[in-house]
Amino acid sequence: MTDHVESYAPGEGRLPPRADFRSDAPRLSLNGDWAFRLTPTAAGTGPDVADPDLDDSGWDRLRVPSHWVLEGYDRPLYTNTAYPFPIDPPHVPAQNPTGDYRRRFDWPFGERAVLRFQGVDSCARVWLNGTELGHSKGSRLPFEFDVTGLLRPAGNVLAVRVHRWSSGSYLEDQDMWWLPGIFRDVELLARPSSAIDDFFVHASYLDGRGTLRVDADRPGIVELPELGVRMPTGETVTVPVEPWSAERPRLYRGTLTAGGERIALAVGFRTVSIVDGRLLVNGVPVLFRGVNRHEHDPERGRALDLATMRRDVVLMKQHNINAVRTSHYPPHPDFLRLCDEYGLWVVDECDIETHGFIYAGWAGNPPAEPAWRDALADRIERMVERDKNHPSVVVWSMGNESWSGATFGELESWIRKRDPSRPIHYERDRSYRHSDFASLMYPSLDELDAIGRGEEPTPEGVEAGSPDDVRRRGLPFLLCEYAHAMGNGPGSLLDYQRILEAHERFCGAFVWEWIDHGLRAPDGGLLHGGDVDYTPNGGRYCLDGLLFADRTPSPGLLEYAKAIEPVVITIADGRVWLRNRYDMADLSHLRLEWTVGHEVGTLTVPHVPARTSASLPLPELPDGDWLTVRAVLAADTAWAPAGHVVAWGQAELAPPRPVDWPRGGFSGVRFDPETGQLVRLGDLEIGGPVLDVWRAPVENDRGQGFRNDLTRAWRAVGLDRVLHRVDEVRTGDDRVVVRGRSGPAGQALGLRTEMCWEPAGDGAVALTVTVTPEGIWTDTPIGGHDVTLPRLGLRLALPAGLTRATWFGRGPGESYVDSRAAARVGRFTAEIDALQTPYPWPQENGNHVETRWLELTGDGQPGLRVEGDPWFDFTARRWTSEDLDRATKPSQLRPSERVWLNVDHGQQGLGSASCGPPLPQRYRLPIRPYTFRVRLAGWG
Ligand code: IPT
Repeated sequence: MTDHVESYAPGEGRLPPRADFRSDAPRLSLNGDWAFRLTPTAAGTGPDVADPDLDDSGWDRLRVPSHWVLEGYDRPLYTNTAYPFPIDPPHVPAQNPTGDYRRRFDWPFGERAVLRFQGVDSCARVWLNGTELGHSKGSRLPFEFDVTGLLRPAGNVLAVRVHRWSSGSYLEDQDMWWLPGIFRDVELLARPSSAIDDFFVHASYLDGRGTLRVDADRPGIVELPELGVRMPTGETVTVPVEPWSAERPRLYRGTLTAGGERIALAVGFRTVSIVDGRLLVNGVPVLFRGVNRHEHDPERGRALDLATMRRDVVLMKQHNINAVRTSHYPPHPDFLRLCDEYGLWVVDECDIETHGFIYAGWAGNPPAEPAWRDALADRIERMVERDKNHPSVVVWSMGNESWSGATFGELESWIRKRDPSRPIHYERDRSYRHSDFASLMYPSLDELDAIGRGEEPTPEGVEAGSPDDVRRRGLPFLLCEYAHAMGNGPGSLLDYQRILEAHERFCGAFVWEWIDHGLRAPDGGLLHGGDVDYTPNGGRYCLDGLLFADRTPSPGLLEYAKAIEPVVITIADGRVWLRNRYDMADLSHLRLEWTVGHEVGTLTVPHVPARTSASLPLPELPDGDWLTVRAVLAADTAWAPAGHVVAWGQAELAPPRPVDWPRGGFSGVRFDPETGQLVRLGDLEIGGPVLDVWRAPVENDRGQGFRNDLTRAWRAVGLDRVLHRVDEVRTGDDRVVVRGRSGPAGQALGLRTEMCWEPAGDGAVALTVTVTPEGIWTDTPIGGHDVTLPRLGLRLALPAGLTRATWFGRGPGESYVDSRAAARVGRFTAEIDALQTPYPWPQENGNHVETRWLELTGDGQPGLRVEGDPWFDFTARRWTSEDLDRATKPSQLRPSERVWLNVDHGQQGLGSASCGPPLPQRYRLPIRPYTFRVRLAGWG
């Protein structure tokens, strides 16, 4: 009864795979409430499940589509690379939670019909009215049964037995939650006799003309009224058309008619080719500015509804993203319809990942074992057949992280024969023999630049100068994952983009990843893998998206939108320069607006063809400090209203004035004679400052545990437990000098400090801080590597009545040295509470680089003004860095009796070392002497 669960067979009894389409033939959705019972082993509720007369009135009710582990049964498990069961292919443990589903329905639509499941995780066996139809594996792919002759007009009973684990699970080791269940639509489709069941739209584009041929399994008529096309299937026509592209997703809607059925067509004409090592669409090079998208919703898991899919597409378009890699499985078919319609280039990836075999030294890896051949081929065929008619799909990806094996050669050959119109991607086989792209994940900036120049080292296992080596260097390069968006970050998005734009070899890159996979906890918070007590466990590694799990854009997404903006606007020499980074479009769909202070005006957009630049003279401008020029949508689009900002640039109009603080005598300033700390500034009660070198580590500070873990080095050295000593407080009329030393417990190393206070007019004080390191700054206890500082600055304790921050500098969102492009220069005001970014794992956040001045104020409360020489970084929050560091959930962060203000000379960058290269040296704070100045004044 359960042999099929552990057999290599991908399925039995299913119809051949075919295109997913909509038609006017009757269709019955079987989504909704099903009778459901979960049992602990593959035997399920026993053989009676199929019996139409079985009384299931005592069973539970479960909505379909859904994952039962998110509906109160059993629990979701998250692993990154490890299998949650022994590597013992094709077997799975006897503990194999099994859900039996039953549903009754009527079918008034005649004899011929097909039963379709769009996705069942991980293995389903199906009976209709007591007759077994067959079984299937391959969770994120559809399967169908011919039910002709089995249906009755009323009282049909469909029974489905779903196993959490099966042999198929070995091919589905993606870094994501394991979420069993019938999680995509179930539907019954009437199939009129002599109707078309499958067809293949071939629609290419060359020099203003589209060539169309629709092949089908039965004769039919193709109609595209807008083009005046009416012809039989199998015939070819060439007509003048507008091409389809992600930038201008021109679709021609029409029909394919046969057997009394009208099938909806959405034809996009486009030709994908690789010429001289460059990826071209419609004859011109394209650059993917992409994201890796998993299907995720905090409540529904991978059972996404149409509105959520549309939300993803709209958010991508609004943030200048032009491409999606469907990591790591074909998405719900509606998602591809939306990509056709809104315009996104798609790398459609197959549901194949065998990552966990890494723990077996790759012994028995399915792509290298003939026994798995059919199962792998089945998945590739189901993907290609289902998605072959989407113009948005421009690349097939055979899967992810499955090492290498001869079967990839067979899969490649099959795809080439079936669909020669699209190139093929596979990253992990370093010979790239079965890939049309060279490809890697997570290179450093230097490595990427070397790749761009064609000077990358020959991969391990490939002989230098061998045919594989030579061929690879001639391939376009696709960066399928980079910029790990875990927690606060990623850094260097702009640095990567500059390299990607600089070399012709690059056809684009996909940030890892689109959305955090946090699941809604019963208390309203979010769960990550580590919140479920199970080993192996991927912990927080599932929280690595540009969107928070509830689809709120993170600062990382805003940074990405800026780094990839389609127009680069620079202002120099009295002109505005526009570099058009669209691959196909000119700028006629945009409007240009300028602002200086509160004054606004418009500029005429010149004709700037794709991938070219132009400039226009600056108009007469009012007096002001900063000019901002924005490119906005001129008209409403499907994804954003007119006025939506797609790009912007800024320039400082007046040369920066040298900092010149007034002098005078101390008045209204009180120091503690023992500590030399400020006690009062006018009416403002103040505590500190003390030297602060600690930040609550961001995820990227932790590296990958075994690699690039700066946090470990910081803690080994003791930067999280620095103690302070005061050696001398020398008070004079015109200066107070405080000398001391700050150092970690148990260590000889430390920082000598001198804080020199001088009056700076109006009861204000100027503080010059000199920091001199002492001792040997290596993480001797654990490795002997040089240590750098997370931050260098001052910490001040201020009254809790301060509620608001107003500053001139970068904003309005948070910024760091390697993630500051999205923050423009201006004057901003925000509530202190709103300055916190609620990362689901508490960590450093809310910094602002390049702050010229800052005022903290509260109603009926004396405030504080800080001025930089010329700049400082600030964070202001109601808890300390130590509180942030200790907390494991945002709900644990409780306001203290103080506002804690950090005024920093600098903070190190963010990087993306949680799955990437180490943070570049230029974004770190090395151990060396530092001097910096700020002015503090009471305010209001
Ligand atoms: C890479 C995986 O392809 C992706 O699914 C995800 O796990 C990512 O890492 C980290 O979040 S594989 C890794 C070995 C580079």
